[in-house]
Amino acid sequence: MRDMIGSLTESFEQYGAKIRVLGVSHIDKLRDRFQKFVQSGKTSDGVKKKYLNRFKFESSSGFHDARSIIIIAVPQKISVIIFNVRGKAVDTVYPPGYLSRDVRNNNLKILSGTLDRDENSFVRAVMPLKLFSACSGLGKYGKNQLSYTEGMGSFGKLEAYFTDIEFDRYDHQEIESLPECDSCSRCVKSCPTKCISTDGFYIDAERCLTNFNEYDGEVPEWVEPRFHNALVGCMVCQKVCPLNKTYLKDKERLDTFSEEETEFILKKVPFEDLPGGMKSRLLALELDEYYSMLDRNLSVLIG
Ligand code: B12
Ligand code: SF4
Ligand code: SF4
Repeated sequence: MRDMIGSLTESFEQYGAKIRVLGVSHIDKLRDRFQKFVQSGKTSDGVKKKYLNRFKFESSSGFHDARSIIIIAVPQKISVIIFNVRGKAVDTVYPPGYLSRDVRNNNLKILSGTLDRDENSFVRAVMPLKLFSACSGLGKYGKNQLSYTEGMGSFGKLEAYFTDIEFDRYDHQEIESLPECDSCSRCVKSCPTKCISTDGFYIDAERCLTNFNEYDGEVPEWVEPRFHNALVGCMVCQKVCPLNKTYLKDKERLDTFSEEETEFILKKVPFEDLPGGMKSRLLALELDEYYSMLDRNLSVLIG
């Protein structure tokens, strides 16, 4: 019989991605570890409520007959989106990680094609993915609390899928941190909001720029306009990391918005009222989700 993990590894490697597989029997241990960290006081109640309460550790919540979880890291590039404003073309950074649709479709296609199963045999797991990555040996934690995978640094988009397929071996291992972090603290020093802990591998997520600019509403006054560096999210702790050096060069220009189109955004023209072509381009960029805050985020970048 063909080694299923070997076949999956090969199929995903064809598009630069890496996989590991955990048995569902590992979930309880991971949940305990996660809850211990969350209860340690290193995560605020706000962050728990906003992000972490949605995790479902029961395998049955994903799949009643789940036996395994396949964890996948897909390399993504830094994207650049250009906006024309006041006669000038402004390059804005759209960080790796925001394009999900094609990654998910492709993951399902490869899983079902390689394992000869219907796509419904794989259910996306709503879990703390970095922890799953670390426990399977797919990634190591950096001081910036991101997961580093060989061949892609921290630019790996993580996804995980439950399946009822039972594999003959699993990848469970102890969580590791990057050895390079022992003699480095570039991310800690460079973080504009100083939210990366000096004594562990975690951040004060409440203060991370991403926690503000991925959402509508007022950004607190202490967050200085000069801190912002991306259309959504923030690139600083990944950009300064020596382990990402190779992957920083490979940028992808995704789209250019004309002066008129940029005006529509800055004037907050409702998404439904935008010209059809512009709407479909924003949808393709998966920026429809962030459209209501795009004027605010873009204004601060163009000054
Ligand atoms: C909530 C969330 C956020 C929140 C909170 C972030 C956070 N650090 O928890 C906010 C909005 C701030 C955020 C920001 C970003 N996010 Co985010 N986010 C998530 C989400 C939904 C959950 C993360 C989570 O579980 N947090 C809870 C903490 C407690 O979990 P944890 O990080 O695993 O914590 C463990 C470690 O701290 C470890 N630990 C503690 N002490 C020690 C000590 C040692 C020695 C070791 C080894 C480990 C260790 O134990 C903890 C518990 O197990 C995931 C998607 C998902 N479903 O997983 C994406 C995800 C983590 N985000 C991602 C990205 C890309 C980002 C941004 C870079 C986006 C951007 N460009 O701006 C920033 C980076 C901020 C940063 N430096 O972490 C990617 C990360 C990919 C990767 N390769 O790591 C993910 C996985 C999305 C994806 N599908 O790819 N994010
Ligand atoms: S994403 Fe930006 S604000 Fe958040 S921890 Fe990294 S450097 Fe700090
Ligand atoms: S910048 Fe340095 S300390 Fe931070 S994650 Fe990278 S290697 Fe580790």
